Amino acid sequence: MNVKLILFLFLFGGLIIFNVNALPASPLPLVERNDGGDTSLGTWKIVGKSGVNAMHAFLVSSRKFVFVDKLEGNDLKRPDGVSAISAEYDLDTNEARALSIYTNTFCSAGAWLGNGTLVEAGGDNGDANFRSGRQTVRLYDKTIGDWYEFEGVMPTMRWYPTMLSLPSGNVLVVGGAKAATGVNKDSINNPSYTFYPPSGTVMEDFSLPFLTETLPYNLYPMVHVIPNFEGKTLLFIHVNQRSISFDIGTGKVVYEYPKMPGGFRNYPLTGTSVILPLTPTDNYKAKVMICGGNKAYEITSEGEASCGILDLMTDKAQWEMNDFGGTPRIMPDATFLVDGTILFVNGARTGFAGYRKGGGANALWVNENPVLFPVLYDHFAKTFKPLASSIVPRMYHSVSSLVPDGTVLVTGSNPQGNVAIDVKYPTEYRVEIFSPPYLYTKTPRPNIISLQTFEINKERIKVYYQQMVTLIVQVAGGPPNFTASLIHHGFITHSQNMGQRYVYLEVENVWTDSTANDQYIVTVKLPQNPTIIAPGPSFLYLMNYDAPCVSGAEILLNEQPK
Ligand SMILES: *[C@@H]1O[C@H](CO)[C@@H](O)[C@H](O)[C@H]1NC(C)=O
Ligand SMILES: *[C@@H]1O[C@H](CO)[C@@H](O)[C@H](O)[C@H]1NC(C)=O
Ligand SMILES: [Cu+2]
Repeated sequence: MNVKLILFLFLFGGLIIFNVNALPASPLPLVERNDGGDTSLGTWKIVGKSGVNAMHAFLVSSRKFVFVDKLEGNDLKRPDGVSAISAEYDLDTNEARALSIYTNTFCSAGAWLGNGTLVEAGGDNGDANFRSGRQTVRLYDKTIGDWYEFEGVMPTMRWYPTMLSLPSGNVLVVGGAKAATGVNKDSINNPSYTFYPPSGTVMEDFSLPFLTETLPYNLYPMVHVIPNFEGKTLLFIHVNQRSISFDIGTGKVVYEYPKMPGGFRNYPLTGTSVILPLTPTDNYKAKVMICGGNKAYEITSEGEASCGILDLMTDKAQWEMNDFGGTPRIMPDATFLVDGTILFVNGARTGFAGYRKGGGANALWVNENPVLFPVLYDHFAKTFKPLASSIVPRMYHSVSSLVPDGTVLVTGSNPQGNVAIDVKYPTEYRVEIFSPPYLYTKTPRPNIISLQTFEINKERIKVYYQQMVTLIVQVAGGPPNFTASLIHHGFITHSQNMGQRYVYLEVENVWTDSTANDQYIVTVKLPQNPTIIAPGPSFLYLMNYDAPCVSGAEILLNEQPK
């Protein structure tokens, strides 16, 4: 491509963004990477800087994310002049605002409460400017737009735990180590779980011997709620090639599933997992999909190139193994798109999760050979499709998340203990937006105008399980064909999206709205109970044929008050 053409594409891309969305011009140059105008594999764009490295990310409204870093010398400063370790990122201005965290967050986790507040727990020792985060619980409340911290609340220390939104509306914290480590070991293992808020006055640990049996690759356990109609809280837990279902009510293992073929999937041989989209047409039968990882804790070891799918409703099921789109990958992120496909992105071809060893020219990168392209998984066809490549390696401490406009935010990468810029794999602040192929369809995109008469995305709209909700939807181009879904966007860290969930909704009726052109009244039925999708914030999405809605609608889902 010659320089003129590149310039033309650059200007053209910039103009489209400016006109269509009427956004303020970004202070950073936009880099359009649309592979010569072929949009059929999606496009990448660098849109801004994250302020802090995005070790964790979570979506707090239709246009805002919060990022959380470990303790390090970021350029973004708190009001007291100290480097911030958390930032709110605005997708309309592409600016980061420092948030107030005063305890060390390294390497903690998070999940949403049913009341819409996010809980983040754990961390490491403090320093001159930060207090210890070892037993800290932090709450992010979007009405305040900032954090508040409760120190000394957790009964034990947990590095690399998993957190999960439970059907009760509380949050589970499970596993982890009592000290920072590359690989877990008996002397620091924390084979237990706890709840926030606690049912009593203080948080209490409950024993989980399975996490003793599964050393050493049991950090950031893969944990999901299994849907059921018996009012149980059943968890799927996968660590170190073993999987169980566990009943939180009785504290007992219900099933041990067959051992998973292939390598290891948990930190630092990090893979990723999702519950495949749940649907009312088969009564929400849950299947888990686990992908990537590594076979050995060695720098030169090639990443795991397999994925497995397991039916969780029976202990007789066998792992259905598939390749991972033809590429070995350690530290992949798995992100649901609006149409129920899964985007696997980020990570490396070799090595394991962790920081580089040594510095300068002798630096040894323990995760190497970045995989720059995502693969898109279609769970109906059971096929992977490789998509357009980014130019930014995203190694340890990187994230990806669906944005309600159908794009994907991809940021982070920081395979070192402190900010390092002039190195092969720097502390990465560039925020990228990936526009998947479905955004380039010619089919008109539906625009959700209102939900239960409320204009969407002003504030969370309160809805209830089993409720029939009414949407007003505009879409041009003749009779639409709508499918509907709920997505809980979760909390993303270390290639795990804690609580991420995709649930298809029944579309009950579509009427033409005679008060306006191209407008429809659509009713959809919300899921029966909180084991299908946890209470708390989610987004309701529509597709018209292959075209995702202009934006999902943010809701706060709970049980109908009695
Ligand atoms: C949600 O619940 C937590 C824990 O009980 C509480 O601290 C927080 O203030 C609540 N948030 C809202 C928005 O009510
Ligand atoms: C509408 O969508 C549904 C679900 O994807 C599909 O089964 C059906 O064939 C579609 N109808 C038309 C007319 O395309
Ligand atoms: Cu980490």
